[in-house]
Amino acid sequence: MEKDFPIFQVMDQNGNIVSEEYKDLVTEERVKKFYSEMVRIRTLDRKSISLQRQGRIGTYAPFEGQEASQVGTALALDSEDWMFPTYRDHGAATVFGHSLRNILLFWNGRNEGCVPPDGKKIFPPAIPIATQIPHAAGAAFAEKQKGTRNAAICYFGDGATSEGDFHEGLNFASVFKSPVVYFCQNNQYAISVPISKQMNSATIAQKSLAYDIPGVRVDGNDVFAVFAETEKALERARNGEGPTLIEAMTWRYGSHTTADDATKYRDQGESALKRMETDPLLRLERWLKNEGLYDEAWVKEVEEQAAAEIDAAVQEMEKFPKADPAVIFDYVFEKPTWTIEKQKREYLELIGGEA
Ligand SMILES: Cc1ncc(C[n+]2csc(CCOP(=O)(O)OP(=O)(O)O)c2C)c(N)n1
Repeated sequence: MEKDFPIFQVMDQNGNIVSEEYKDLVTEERVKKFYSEMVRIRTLDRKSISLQRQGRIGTYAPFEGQEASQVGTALALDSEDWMFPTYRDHGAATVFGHSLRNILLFWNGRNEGCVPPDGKKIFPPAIPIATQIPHAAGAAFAEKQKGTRNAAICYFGDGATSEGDFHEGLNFASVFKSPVVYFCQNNQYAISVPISKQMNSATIAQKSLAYDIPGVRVDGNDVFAVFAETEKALERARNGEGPTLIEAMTWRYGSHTTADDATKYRDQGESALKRMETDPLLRLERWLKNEGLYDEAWVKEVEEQAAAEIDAAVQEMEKFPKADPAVIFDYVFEKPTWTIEKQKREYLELIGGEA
């Protein structure tokens, strides 16, 4: 089955183009955009971990290693499209135009963090695994019913494909030809559970067979391959051909969240090797060097710009008062039920707040 779903690559790990038909895609301008966005989101990621360690934000889910998957997909979208991220896709959301301040507010427990800029259709990050998969099927179907050419992209991890919602969502999207791209970042672990302990399927892409939709496997650390396959899938969606399942093979270098320790379940030697060989940023750097386009002054400028932008967002985030824990009970229903009122009262008593 694995060989029926070969891993598609445009650029190898040494930064050489291996799919000649995609050569036109790899322009200097595009590479620089991919590169600067990857630097920006990696800077955000590292800064967020440091903020968490200093107690300035709450728990945080890092994505270092997955930048090519997030940048390649987000840059393939049209501004009118929908985005359904998980808690690990704030890189993609940033690239699609989410406000950095609000992304940081989310990790600081404030409701404002779920609000995208006006006109941007970005759902709040899905914390329950796979619930966004049927949501995306429905939102995309609504666009189709309205007769627009808008599509949706829905992100999830390998673990999510073991959930019922994954199968319900794909089935619905397949039957109703919802214009949605299902993008799985296969970072090979669901917290500490390796994929081999979770499923007998040789690939995730093959799960598309059950729903008779296209399934593609792509090198998730190759930003060109991710971009090309996402564009193709979006085009199919816009043309009324329905959903696609993309499996992006990638690797998260760090922990699942700042609340656990990857050294307990991920082979650190393997991680270090992967970083040397497949790091999406290093790979692009190699391309720039191969082409004689690597410019240290430019790279420094990109890094400084990213750091300044993120520092400004941190300052804005820190102007907000601390999140009020009572608020989580207030938006479940329009009018709270007595059970929720009771939970709220008991919770506030427990933490010593006001009842
Ligand atoms: C419905 C549900 N069950 C369990 C959890 C606890 N949980 C949080 S993350 C996670 C693993 C998810 O792994 P994967 O889908 O591969 O995504 P990744 O975090 O690797 O990006 C689990 C089981 C949850 N959030 N929601």
